Amino acid sequence: MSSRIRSQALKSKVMSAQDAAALIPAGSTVGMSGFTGSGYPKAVPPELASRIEAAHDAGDSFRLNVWTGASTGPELDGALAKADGIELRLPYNSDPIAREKINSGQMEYLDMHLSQLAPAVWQGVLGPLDTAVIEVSAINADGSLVPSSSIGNNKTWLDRAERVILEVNSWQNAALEGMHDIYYGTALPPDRVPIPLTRADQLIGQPTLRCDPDKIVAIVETAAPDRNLPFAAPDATALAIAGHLIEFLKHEVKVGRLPAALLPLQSGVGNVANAVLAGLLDSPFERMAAYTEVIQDGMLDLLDAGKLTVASATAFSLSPEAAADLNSRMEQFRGKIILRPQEISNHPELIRRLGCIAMNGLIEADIYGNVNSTQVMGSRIQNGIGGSGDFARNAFISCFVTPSTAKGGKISAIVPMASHVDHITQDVQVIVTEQGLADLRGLSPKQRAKVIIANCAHPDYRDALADYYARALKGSYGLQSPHLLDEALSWHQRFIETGSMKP
Ligand code: 0RQ
Repeated sequence: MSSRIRSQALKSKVMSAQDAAALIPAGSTVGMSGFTGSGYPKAVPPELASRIEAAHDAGDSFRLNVWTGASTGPELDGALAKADGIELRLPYNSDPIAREKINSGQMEYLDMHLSQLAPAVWQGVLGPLDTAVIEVSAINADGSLVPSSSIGNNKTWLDRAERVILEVNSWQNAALEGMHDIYYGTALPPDRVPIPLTRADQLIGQPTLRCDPDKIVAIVETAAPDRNLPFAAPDATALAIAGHLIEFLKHEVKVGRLPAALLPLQSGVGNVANAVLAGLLDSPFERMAAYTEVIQDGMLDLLDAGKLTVASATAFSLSPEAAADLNSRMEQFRGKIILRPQEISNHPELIRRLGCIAMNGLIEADIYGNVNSTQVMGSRIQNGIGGSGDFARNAFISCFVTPSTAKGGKISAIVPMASHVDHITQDVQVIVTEQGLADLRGLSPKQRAKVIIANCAHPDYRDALADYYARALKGSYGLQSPHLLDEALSWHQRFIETGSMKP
């Protein structure tokens, strides 16, 4: 038995993943650990999927409600979705098999602001939580749990679940111990008190998770690696976006609207976000801080270079190479990396207080600056809103970054009217494409439209957008945000019918 289980009393609960999976009742709600490809349980979910498949083969129904931190890995979302084992999934998914099941109507999906899930569970609006399946990197002699490479909603799942299954993963670096900060002071109104965090590098909680030992029904030992996707090397488009954004930040420092060290950075997932971080390596900014959701490759490089003093997040989201590198020298990052529950990493109160600079991706933006982050052609889910809403609404400056076209130029990221809105125009202050940057602060909708079309739209679509806007100025019902309603979504309809938004 691994030295990671240091509690004598709990050693008797060790069993196989198959036996542990057998303890989860059909039709129940399971709260799993995991945030991006980090810290999700890797042994029990595939056994659960096998059990579900066997039940379906025998003609029995077997589906679960699955709650997590955010996206997870293929052994969890992929396996359970493939087995048709998920009735309702929340709060975020990026697994391609689960995405297909959602878009074909075979799985219900509740796409939530990531900071709001734990409070909603405490309120009881989502119903009871039957089982928590949580990956940890060790169990201490006193029964406290050393978290692994993500925290997500683990604190809430452990507190709220009727029964707990732990996966103790010895692949996770033992040096992770002490890099977590679990704050136990949250409460629902009217008992809510201010969260005492005023700097990104501050510790306000304890390094371990607590769990009533009587609720622990199984402990499974694993040594399976986290699985994140590799990042593509930044292409010319990503580099151009990063360049425009960094020029903007330099300008903000120059005119005195941002301090020389900037303000705590939040960066979304994806290649463009990673390219922005890479661009910051060569920037003049020093002693920056990150208060964000996920720590990507680019943030480790910034920490290594001494450009970043601290990265506070809820999870690692590293390429396999960067994860291996981090694992080989975790000790060097002690004090520089802090993982917190996602209700703290994404807390609106803290994002507003710290004054974060938010940088997130988008699917499409309309000429007035409304942003769709989630639904292709207004109806097919890509991933989910994730933490982008937590940050965009509350940031000091809320930036959105995107290539100006998608699908080989057949889709314009700038459209007359967004086919779905996740971030209203008031929450969108800067839009950046490889074409340029639109600083929308202080602009009315009509002023915004001119800047977005001129600075952000791809040349293939710019004239058509300008033409739409000019005609809308003449034919619109009102002139606050001029639209031609019979034409506003025609670009999307054309894509659905012809495979291209181009006329
Ligand atoms: O799909 O790979 O099948 O071609 O979306 O697009 O350009 O690689 O960009 O990786 O930055 O993702 C908005 C999806 C952008 C992401 C989104 C298709 C495109 C491709 C990826 P393919 P790119 P990115 C904190 C913040 C919401 C959550 C969030 C996202 C795929 O940033 O999920 O911000 N954001 N969380 O082809 C059709 C369009 C499209 C399009 C892109 N207009 N039409 N397809 N795509 N634009 C992180 C967390 O919360 C964990």
